[in-house]
Amino acid sequence: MKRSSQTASLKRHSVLLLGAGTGEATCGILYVASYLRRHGVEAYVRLNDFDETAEEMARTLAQLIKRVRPRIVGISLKWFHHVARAIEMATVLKQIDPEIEIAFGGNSATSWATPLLTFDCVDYVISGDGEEPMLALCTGNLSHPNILTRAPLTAPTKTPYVQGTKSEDIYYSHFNDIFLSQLDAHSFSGWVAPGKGCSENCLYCSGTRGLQKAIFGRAKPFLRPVASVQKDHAEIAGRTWQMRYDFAGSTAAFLEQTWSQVDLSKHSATYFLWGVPPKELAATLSKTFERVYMVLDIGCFSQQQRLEQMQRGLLKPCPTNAELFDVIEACEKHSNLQLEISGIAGLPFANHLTLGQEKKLVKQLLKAGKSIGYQRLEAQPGSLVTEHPERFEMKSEAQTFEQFLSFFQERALGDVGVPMVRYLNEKTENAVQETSDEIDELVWNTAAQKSHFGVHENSQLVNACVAREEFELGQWLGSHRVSPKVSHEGVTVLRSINGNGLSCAPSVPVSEFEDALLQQGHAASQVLSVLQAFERALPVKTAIAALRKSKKMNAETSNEIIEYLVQGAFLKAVT
Ligand code: B12
Ligand code: SF4
Repeated sequence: MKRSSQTASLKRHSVLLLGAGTGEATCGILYVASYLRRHGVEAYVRLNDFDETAEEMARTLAQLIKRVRPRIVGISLKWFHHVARAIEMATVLKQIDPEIEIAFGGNSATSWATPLLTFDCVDYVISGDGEEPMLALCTGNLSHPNILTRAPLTAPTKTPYVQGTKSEDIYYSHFNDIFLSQLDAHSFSGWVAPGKGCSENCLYCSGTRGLQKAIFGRAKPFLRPVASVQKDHAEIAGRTWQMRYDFAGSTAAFLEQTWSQVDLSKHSATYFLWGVPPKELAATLSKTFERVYMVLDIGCFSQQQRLEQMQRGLLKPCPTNAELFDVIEACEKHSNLQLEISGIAGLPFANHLTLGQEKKLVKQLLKAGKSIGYQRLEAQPGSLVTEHPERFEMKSEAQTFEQFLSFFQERALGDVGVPMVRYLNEKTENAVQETSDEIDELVWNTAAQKSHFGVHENSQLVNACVAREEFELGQWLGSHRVSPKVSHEGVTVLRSINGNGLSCAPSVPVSEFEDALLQQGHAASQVLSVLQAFERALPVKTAIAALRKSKKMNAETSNEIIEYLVQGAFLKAVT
């Protein structure tokens, strides 16, 4: 591909950061990009990756590279199950432009640095916290101890860079500059990291205190300076409808200080808790945010198994069942707070009694109206149970880098499976699987019942969109993704209370331009007309009659769109 030398020299300073998986990448790349921007590097992020097939990946990466012309592309390999895709992305990027230098970063990249650096498409692995070493890479200081290169593969001589309580220069900034489309910016789901690290050593986890120390030298978890977390909130509060947190050490008092400069009374919050939450946390969250979703991880739904693992130092401190019900009672005092309880199935020391306990607790919690998160034990690379399953009379479906890589390379498109840890004893394995299937079904059916709202002709519905914005198509999807012919056409972007988004471009027929993330042409006008019909609360049959008259829409189409909008919470029932 030819390019003018002027464009090349102008743009070759920039850096593009991508996640390795589909969906939302870690907020870690936003912290890295913010830091780079503050130090004069033209950094961009693509936070959300919607590419399913190899062809889609190749097409969108080519579009991005054409627009950004980066000198370096950073790929975040935080989660192990993205390893095959990360290598595929790097390979495609090198095919698009062999001059691009590729740096991998994130937890999994750090622990697999040596095997990753044997791939020609990986030039560098940045170990641990990425901000300072990535800046060093961008400014040509390759001697930074966290920059690992293929040759020579020598051990770093200097102490690695590890962030701590004094790292005041890590915070969100430049959100107006780092996103490449409004869609990507709007899809950021509001993650803030109040701290980093972990003090626990759960047997199934590859982010334990021990592993973080061994892999990149973080000896213990820490809370970030209040002023830095305040800056995060200040940067994102006006751009997100929700805040999300997943860190064990933050107290209600700490969080309150970090929120003190922004009004979050119209925001939602999701908080992932790792054990018994501090007493005041629920009340504080409830009074600060409009809606709160708390996820309480109790490790395992069987109390006996949970306590046994805790006593052996194999699981973080988790509540007893009695403590759990105390938390539930405390949370129920707050009408804007919903609680989900999560746990892992098939942990070590399962038996007939513990499986019965799991079912019983799940049923009790469902009856109390709580949501349940439940999944079988996965093999996380480096975790105790993955490395030494025999100690627990178990076996792991993958252990080495090569085994993980080939598992994900061979996985069919759309398959989201990961290697599991299973019981060696067939009878126990079958019993665990049966219980897990039974609980899955129970949870699924309860959730389906809860979400089901049968729309009938007398149902009274009203438009429930909580935000509506207008953009030009080129701004919304990004100029790299949209043909110039339609880039100035209008897009109406709607959001429902639970965060679902809907973008409608009525003036862009699919015959001219097509994008899977967009409602277009006539179909888009119909969706907007249905929403408009419910501007005031109306019975469904009245709205259908009005739509037939004013828009010539037949009842079947109106009904179909109404169902779709109810599912997405863009329309809600009025009782
Ligand atoms: C918060 C969190 C989440 C959040 C992520 C929110 C976010 N950050 O955007 C949510 C809830 C979405 C999540 C989901 C999952 N998580 Co998680 N998560 C965590 C947790 C608690 C903290 C991580 C964190 O946010 N750190 C703060 C951010 C700012 O740091 P960071 O992302 O690591 O980024 C820094 C560096 O890694 C580096 N970096 C990262 N990428 C790049 C890229 C480049 C180019 C460079 C230079 C640097 C760099 O620089 C960044 C800035 O300093 C850790 C546990 C722990 N103790 O660390 C588990 C952890 C990372 N998660 C884990 C797992 C297994 C999962 C899930 C697979 C769980 C599941 N079964 O569904 C999913 C996967 C989601 C997906 N997309 O597929 C494992 C990872 C195991 C592994 N080696 O892969 C961990 C270690 C613990 C655990 N057992 O749960 N998780
Ligand atoms: S699973 Fe356990 S060890 Fe891993 S991050 Fe959570 S609390 Fe820490």
